[in-house]
Amino acid sequence: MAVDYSLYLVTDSTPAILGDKDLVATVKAAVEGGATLVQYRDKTSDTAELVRVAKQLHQVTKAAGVPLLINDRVDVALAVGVEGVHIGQDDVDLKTARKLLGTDAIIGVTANSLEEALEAARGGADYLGIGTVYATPTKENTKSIIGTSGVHQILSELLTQGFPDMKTVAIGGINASNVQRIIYQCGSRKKGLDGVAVVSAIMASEYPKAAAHKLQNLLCQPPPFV
Ligand code: TZP
Ligand code: MG
Repeated sequence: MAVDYSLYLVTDSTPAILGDKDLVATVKAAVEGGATLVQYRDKTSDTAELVRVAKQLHQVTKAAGVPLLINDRVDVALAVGVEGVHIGQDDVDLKTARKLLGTDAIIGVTANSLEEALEAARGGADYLGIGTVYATPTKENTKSIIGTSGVHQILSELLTQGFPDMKTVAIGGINASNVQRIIYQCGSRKKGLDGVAVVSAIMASEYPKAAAHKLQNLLCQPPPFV
């Protein structure tokens, strides 16, 4: 299945970001607005709650034809039958995740550095979440802020080190005011990003459908400064 990575929504259920909005309704609005892929990221709920919410989210994403991935938790992904997982460097390793989920699953890996990106690419990740691009209150204990130049370097090396088709999204501090710059500055003529992953730009918005729509429009247009 060809996956559209262009506007990747990563959820956050904390009141600081979601406010008093409903999580499932917010995700529904975001996919209606143009989010093409959703990751359910919830670091605090217990397993039963994760499964309960993931089932509801999956109904919404399935109806919209958008894949749903689960952050960190292969067991939850298996229990709900979603399309895949996103794992970080401190989670289950890629090989184990692939063995448990199978070849059809979408498995994404966070890459903070070139070494992590190459290791994940060699290990058969379907996509890389590259960042943190810019410092963000959404995830304060990030290992490193790599900026657009760091993302650019990783994309170039993937190309020259034998992974020209690796799917990539950038994450961290991306919003409507910088998304075009990020796409432009991170890429090269030969290899650009496949998309951007955002949390607060959509989840914290009072109008998540409009926020997703605006981002998707910006992604489709050439930046004005080129
Ligand atoms: N991984 C690296 S930065 C980040 C994650 C999950 C949070 C990004 O949040 P925001 O609100 O889009 O800056
Ligand atoms: Mg993780």
